[in-house]
Amino acid sequence: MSFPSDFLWGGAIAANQSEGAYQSDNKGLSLVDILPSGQHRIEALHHPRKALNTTYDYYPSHEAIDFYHHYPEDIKLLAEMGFKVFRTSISWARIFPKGDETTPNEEGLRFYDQLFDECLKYNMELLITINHFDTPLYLVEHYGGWRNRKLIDFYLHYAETILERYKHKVKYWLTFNEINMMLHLPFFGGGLILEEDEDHNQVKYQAAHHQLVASSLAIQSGRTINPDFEFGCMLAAGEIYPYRPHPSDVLKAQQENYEQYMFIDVQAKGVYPWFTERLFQDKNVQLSMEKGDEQILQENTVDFISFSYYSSRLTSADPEILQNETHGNAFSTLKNPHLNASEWGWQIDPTGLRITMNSLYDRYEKPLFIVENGLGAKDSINENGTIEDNERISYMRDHLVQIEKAINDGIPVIGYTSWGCIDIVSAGTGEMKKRYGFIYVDRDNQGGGSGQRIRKKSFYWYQEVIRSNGEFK
Ligand code: P53
Repeated sequence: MSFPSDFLWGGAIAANQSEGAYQSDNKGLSLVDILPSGQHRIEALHHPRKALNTTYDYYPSHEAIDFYHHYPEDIKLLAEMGFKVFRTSISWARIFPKGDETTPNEEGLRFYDQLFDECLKYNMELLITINHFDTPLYLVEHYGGWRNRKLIDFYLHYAETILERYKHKVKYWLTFNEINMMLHLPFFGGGLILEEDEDHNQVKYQAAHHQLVASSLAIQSGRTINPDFEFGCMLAAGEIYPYRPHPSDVLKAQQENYEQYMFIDVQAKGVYPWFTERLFQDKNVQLSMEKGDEQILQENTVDFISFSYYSSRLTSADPEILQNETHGNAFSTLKNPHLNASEWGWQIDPTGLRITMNSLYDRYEKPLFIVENGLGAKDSINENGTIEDNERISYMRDHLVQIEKAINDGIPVIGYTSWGCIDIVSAGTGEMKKRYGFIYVDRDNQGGGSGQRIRKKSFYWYQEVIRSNGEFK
């Protein structure tokens, strides 16, 4: 056995990191449009109130790689690699510029019609994220983001609009990108601006509950719009390991994993898991639910489990050991002495992907879809104009080997969409230098560069992987 013959090979991007054209054709601002790049971005993500009141020199989402105007050329390149599926997201603020309108913006809808038609021309399936870190800014400023239950209605109206509009074009839908990001970067995940004098856990879990209800309601509507739709949840995954074999570390790692899975438990099994009451007690959270919420969650679970995987993580119960945690990324972790790390400190652990897949399948017994994986690294153009991104190739090869093993173990896997298949702006740092693509885009951290697209060595490698259905790696 190996990769199934209908395995969906492809790649993924997100609207706000690629499209640019941030005000074209009536698009409203979304929360990422006020985020700068580099160190300022990392600060802004943790102190969004400050970011709202600051004018920065440069906002990478405003032009990004101008996918909005380059998509025919870009999709053609993806088709040349043989893509069977393409994952991107729809920008909510293109469809509803402020977020609370009743009538959608036709120009925004038309853009995605054209983009999807371009993909369908090459027989690519579409995997569409309904909301990827880009809540309309108006909803953040005037409603407090997802802390407000009204967001459920706005999101549902948006979701129903696009589900209906693209019902003959899109088959696979993800309701929210990395839904557990609410706990780690709540501004990204939920448009939350947390005040110092409020209980952060209370706000985050309440906002997450609103998203979970919204996700289920979107699925409910979707099933009536087109019964052939397939819906997935989306977890920022990566198994958390114990730092030492000390039982207290093993227990802590297990509990931290559970805290991430909690959201997926709701989306996949339809109920808050058994440890919820205790967890909320410990965190002093009082979840307010409306009548009917439980039934909505129960009746509208997902069809498949999708997730991003970049790295495993390490934790310990010993506070002294924990002092050495890194906090530079969305997830804090200890350094694993057995692993190498990328230039951005993300620890490279292909076996961890198989371990993560085992955990997810064990827990949910639904097909898995790896919708993000890849290496963010600097690339340089040689004198002869080529880009030899060997590190990226070996990263992906090693991860594909583990996916194949997991499939051979018996786990059903729908597909693999590598992250940033064409170079885009980094979500975490706003840099262009942190590249994931098979296709190089000539733009730099300040927005300079010609925008020219160049095939990297990995382009030809992945083309062979797809052509051989994963035999060649
Ligand atoms: P960048 C942090 C940790 C894990 C996943 O991230 C994350 C993040 C946010 O930075 O997000 C996902 O671009 C996300 C993508 C993002 C990708 O990981 O910071 O879904 O939008 O680009 C990689 O290197």
